[in-house]
Amino acid sequence: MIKEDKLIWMYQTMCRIRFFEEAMLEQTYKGNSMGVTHPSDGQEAVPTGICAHLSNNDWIGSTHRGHGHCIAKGLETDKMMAEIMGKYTGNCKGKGGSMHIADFSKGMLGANAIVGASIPLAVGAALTAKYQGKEKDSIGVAFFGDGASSQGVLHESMNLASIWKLPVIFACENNQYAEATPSWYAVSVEDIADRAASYNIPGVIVDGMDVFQVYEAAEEAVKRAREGKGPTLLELKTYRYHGHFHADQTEKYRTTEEEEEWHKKDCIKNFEKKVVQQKIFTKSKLNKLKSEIQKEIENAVEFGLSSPLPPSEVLYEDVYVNYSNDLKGLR
Ligand SMILES: Cc1ncc(C[n+]2csc(CCOP(=O)(O)OP(=O)(O)O)c2C)c(N)n1
Ligand SMILES: [Mg+2]
Repeated sequence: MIKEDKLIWMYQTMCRIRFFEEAMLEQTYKGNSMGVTHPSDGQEAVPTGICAHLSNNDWIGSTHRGHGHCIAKGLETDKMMAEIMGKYTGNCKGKGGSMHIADFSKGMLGANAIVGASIPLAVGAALTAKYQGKEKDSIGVAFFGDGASSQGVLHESMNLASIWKLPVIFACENNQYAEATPSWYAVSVEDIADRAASYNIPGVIVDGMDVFQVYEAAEEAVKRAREGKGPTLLELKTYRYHGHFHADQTEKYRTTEEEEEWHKKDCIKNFEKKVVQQKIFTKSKLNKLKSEIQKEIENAVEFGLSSPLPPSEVLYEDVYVNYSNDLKGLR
């Protein structure tokens, strides 16, 4: 039984991601985003159900489609929107943009433009935790896609994490496509979870559109990691509602029938149906929560639009690590 405040957090987080992505896309179409954006709407249940078990001491590695991971890990939506708009008030002073949002204070190692690069970062964080005897309080989670699941680095990382029993979760978001290439064509197995067997670790297939199932599967994997029993591969079957990036034309490689089928499994609508049917929350309670989040996102857009660009004097700041200052807390 999930506690009421956790359920509220889960609902708010899924709505926060959905509304953020919709507003972010609108701003991108208006020319207000600094560069390419990759929306994650449709996939909200995945980061929500997993990050529900994490604290700021746990580390996540993310992808080019990273906004949902950032939000579920607790990053503020106003700073994120500003970052995407290239503004000085953003998480990385507007110099990172959509694919480089990071916040070490929240255990967020960074969105990442390199497909598969989240994986060794999360394994490195897990190795650090194990080395320091902190795995009960600090684990690593690597989010990556079905496309990334065929990158060599995943296989090297799963092997190493298995033999060293590292506290890490490999969270594969199988959203059915890598750009325009369907996973049924490009991936050698029907279920990516099957790849775990080669590394002697559990591989679990999860309905990534159902936040309750994600929550349950993640609970088990997190417990295993914190107890020193090693890694788990979760394959979360999901779908991105929009194209690969903001200007992608999905009609070139997928059908509207397929899109409609996935929309029927919508994680927010199904959450609402379940909790209302089970009389956990009323519709009006959910509407109130939803409109609060909608307001928050409107404010985030306003904050981003009204923030200044970084001044030219800071152009060369944050380019190289200052070992005496920047790495202090990490030793
Ligand atoms: C190492 C590397 N190869 C190729 C690319 C170009 N690229 C960017 S996203 C992407 C598809 C990734 O697909 P998947 O891992 O399924 O993630 P999704 O976009 O579906 O979330 C590719 C090939 C890249 N950024 N990095
Ligand atoms: Mg994919």
